[in-house]
Amino acid sequence: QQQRRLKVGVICYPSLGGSGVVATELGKKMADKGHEMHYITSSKPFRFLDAHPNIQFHEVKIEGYAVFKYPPYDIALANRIAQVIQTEGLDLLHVHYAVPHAISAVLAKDMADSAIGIITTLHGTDVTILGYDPALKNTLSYGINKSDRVTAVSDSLKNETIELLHPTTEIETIYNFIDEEKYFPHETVYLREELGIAPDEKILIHISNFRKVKCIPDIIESFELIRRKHNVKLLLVGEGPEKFELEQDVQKAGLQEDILFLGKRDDLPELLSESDVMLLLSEKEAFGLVLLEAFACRVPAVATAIGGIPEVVEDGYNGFLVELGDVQAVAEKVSQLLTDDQLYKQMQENAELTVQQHFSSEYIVSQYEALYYEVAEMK
Ligand code: GMT
Repeated sequence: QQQRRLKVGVICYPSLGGSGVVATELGKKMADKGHEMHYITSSKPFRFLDAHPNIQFHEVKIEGYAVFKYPPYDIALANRIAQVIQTEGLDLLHVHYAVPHAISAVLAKDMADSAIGIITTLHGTDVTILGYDPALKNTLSYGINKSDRVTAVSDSLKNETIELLHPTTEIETIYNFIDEEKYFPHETVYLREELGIAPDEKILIHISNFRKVKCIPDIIESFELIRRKHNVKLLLVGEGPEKFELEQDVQKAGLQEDILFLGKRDDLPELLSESDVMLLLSEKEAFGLVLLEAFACRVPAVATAIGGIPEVVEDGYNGFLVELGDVQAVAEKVSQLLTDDQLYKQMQENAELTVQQHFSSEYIVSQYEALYYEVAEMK
């Protein structure tokens, strides 16, 4: 029996972060399955590169009136969600980030006088940072408790949320997934020349939004130890608040020839395919989507054993786990990967297997789809 086509309202941050990637890739996969996806956001999510007949975008606009010190975006969002619930006859709302999006969704539901179900997906910083802020903690709990179903991107995030907020709504883990059509080993003959990297040099890569939680100084410190023994370059890919200062530090240390800041790039699969090891040394990380992206391109990782990372990186199998701040251990593990060819090849295989066995789009999207049907039935 064919299941009915659902109309889903999606609320997310249309930004380069992992949550934006997951929200838009999930929407595309659902749209491919025939569901009607309605994105309600301030601007078009960045991965809406190709128009899809089953995807619509409803813009949230807010004027900057002089009386507002802070334009009330969350209220304007609720207003728009309520309109779309009514005009499009939505079956459910899928909200990425509890604060402020779940709050706006709850308000919209009430405004529209609707029985629509709300799924909230927690991505990390909404709990691991906002959850400790007394100005927002109760609101966060409210958003979670008023959601019909709540998912977290890792068991670690689920457990931290339960410990911190004691929510009344049950939380289930649905892991992030990879877009296999984009992330696979690519041929990249031109890249080394473009970046000025010799064929015999090894490449380490870090991709992030350059926030403090990513601990990029630890990556640079580890790299300084690694380059004493190896002919190696470090690629730092992305943009964010810490980048300017880091660039200055690298200049001061005279490392600008070996540490390359590449900014935001569209060719991540190509950059990853040319790299040997992914470094992710964050102090907080609910999942670490870049790890999956690296694995899909057959790149093992050295990463900190914090948050949800150990649910993706299995120490000694598809990479290595280190303690936060242990730059010596990072250098040793990377060294091992760069010198033990047999171990490296095995880890490449295992990295690819990890993605296929646990984080394939088909497997994860079907979990969300089952949840969508359950919530749509509640209405
Ligand atoms: O890591 C970030 O700073 C971006 C943030 C986001 O909002 O996209 O990422 C969070 O969600 C991602 C997708 O679920 C996870 O892969 C990241 O681990 C998580 N970041 C943190 O927990 C710090």
